Amino acid sequence: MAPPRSAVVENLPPPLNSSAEQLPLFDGTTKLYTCYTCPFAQRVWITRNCKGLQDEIKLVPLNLQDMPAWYKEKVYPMNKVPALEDNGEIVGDSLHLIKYVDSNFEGPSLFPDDPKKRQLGRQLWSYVDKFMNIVYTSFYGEGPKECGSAFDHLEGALRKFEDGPFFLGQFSRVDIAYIPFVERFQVYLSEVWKYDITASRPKLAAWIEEMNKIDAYKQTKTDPIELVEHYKMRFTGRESGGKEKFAEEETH
Ligand SMILES: N[C@@H](CCC(=O)N[C@@H](CS)C(=O)NCC(=O)O)C(=O)O
Repeated sequence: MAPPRSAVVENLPPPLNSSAEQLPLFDGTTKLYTCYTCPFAQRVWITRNCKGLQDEIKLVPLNLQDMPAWYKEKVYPMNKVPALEDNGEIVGDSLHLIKYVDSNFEGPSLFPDDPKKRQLGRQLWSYVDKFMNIVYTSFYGEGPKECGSAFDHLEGALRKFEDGPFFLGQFSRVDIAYIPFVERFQVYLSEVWKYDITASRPKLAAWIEEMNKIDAYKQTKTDPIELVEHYKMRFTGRESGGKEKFAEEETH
């Protein structure tokens, strides 16, 4: 599909904290329980925006530092975001939800028909957790020395189709799966490690530039200053054992 550049600008509702009342459950409205700074939730938020579903899928942002107890008790026992309340069910997990929203709602399809593109799409889909793990783990170690290969992998994949700057040539759900993490890694590696992930990686540079032109994504971007502060605390303020804890928290 052509990159969606819808200029719908939303007034974002404030996050709900522990004193907030529960919204009616299964009242027929489709709700995306989210957090504005969570990269996993951002994937589903971008998908919703790209498909033009701002009216169909209501954002319900939560304050993860002061979660409403009803969320775990009544809505989603995993107590994580994102979760989608739809059709009398609660559906979780960001990668599953990208596909779920793409397949079950109106709006342009986010996965091409071309079998070769679908094949690369599936490969990249199964690489994304590994990509995140390599980069996050490097933040506890030697940073760029350890994570360069993961960005090289993306550079190589971006060379495969020449009909556009996105992973599968044209914009697709694969771009959505990666961008929230690349966005954060680019900022953090630049600020803290003085490492430019786009240096000598022209395809990655062009991809990020094109992604930044897409309003459906732009509106979901996280504040880089807050991000750097948060990551500094998380990756430099933790004692040994952090790596293992990270692997458990972030990928399951
Ligand atoms: N594998 C999950 C991970 C979701 C996740 O870890 N979300 C974090 C926020 S970024 C969360 O809800 N943390 C709250 C908690 O673990 O208590 C997905 O892809 O949706």
